[in-house]
Amino acid sequence: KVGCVGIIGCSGAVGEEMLKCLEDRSFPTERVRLFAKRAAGTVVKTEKFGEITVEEFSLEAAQECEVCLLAVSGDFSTEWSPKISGGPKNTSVIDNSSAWRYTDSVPLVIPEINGGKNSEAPLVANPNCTTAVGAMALYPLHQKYGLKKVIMSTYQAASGAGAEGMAELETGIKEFAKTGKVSPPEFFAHQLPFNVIPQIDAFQANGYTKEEMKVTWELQKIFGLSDDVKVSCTAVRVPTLRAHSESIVIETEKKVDPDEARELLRNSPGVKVVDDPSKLMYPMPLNATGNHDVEVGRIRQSIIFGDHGLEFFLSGDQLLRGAALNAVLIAEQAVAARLA
Ligand code: 2RA
Repeated sequence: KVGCVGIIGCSGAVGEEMLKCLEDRSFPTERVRLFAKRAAGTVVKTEKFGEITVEEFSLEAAQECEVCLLAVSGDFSTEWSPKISGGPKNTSVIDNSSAWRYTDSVPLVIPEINGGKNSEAPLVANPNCTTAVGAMALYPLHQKYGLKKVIMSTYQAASGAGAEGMAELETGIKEFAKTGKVSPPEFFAHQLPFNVIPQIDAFQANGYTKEEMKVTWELQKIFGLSDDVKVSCTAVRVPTLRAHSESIVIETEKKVDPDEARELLRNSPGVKVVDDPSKLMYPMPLNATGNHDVEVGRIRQSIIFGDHGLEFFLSGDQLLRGAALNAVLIAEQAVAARLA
């Protein structure tokens, strides 16, 4: 076991899930330290790690941990991550923000895809949730058939916008049930209950949003795709609470057969094939919620790309596979290397 794992930003939606993942997976650490600004001083009860008093962040305290999981803003991470990892214990910093994702010297890691040595770097970036969820199905298909084009449309839950996003959706629906109306939004740009919003993050010069470009940039980096492979995404916020869904169309280098692809995905880590239309079984965010595996289904030959193309739908828990679980899996690899 290592001596200590720290969670910085422990009281947010992702931070809370990080603690649960450490517990669920019986993470090999003597102690967990929790850091947050507003929640400092409160006590969190855990089964495996006892009662933990939340601390205000300090560099010295973070440097006492062998591993620090960051669920904080990019600005915080930009300032503190290098300092934390530069401490006496060479703390492994795993950052959930986008601050370091596109820095060449910082690995962007999904452990089942490009983990191993990459997870042992002093600072490791966790991908955006939309990328991480889609990558679980796309990577095995890429390895076997070679991706040429990826066209993704997303159905992203309120949880992607954090605890405040989830609260605004829940409050709005309760309010509608009582009064038949929903108050103007304070957090999202538009009302989310009974609506969909085709904008997540800021618009870029090319007309795509930053959320959409993250899928392009991050799949390129994680899979090591050449510039010839084109990835395009339309990202949409939908009024579900948790778990992102994605409709994906791929064109492949080699011929692809849906039955063979289904079998391949059945044997791929982090994936659960749910694909029996005759029994009305397909991936849905409600079923994916709380689960570590990404559900993949509606697998069919693409009308557009014929025998060189596939279309499918997936749902994966954004807070787990898309954030907390991925970070904890990276931490497990980092710790295994430390203890070896
Ligand atoms: C979202 N992917 O769903 C973002 C969060 N990182 O808003």
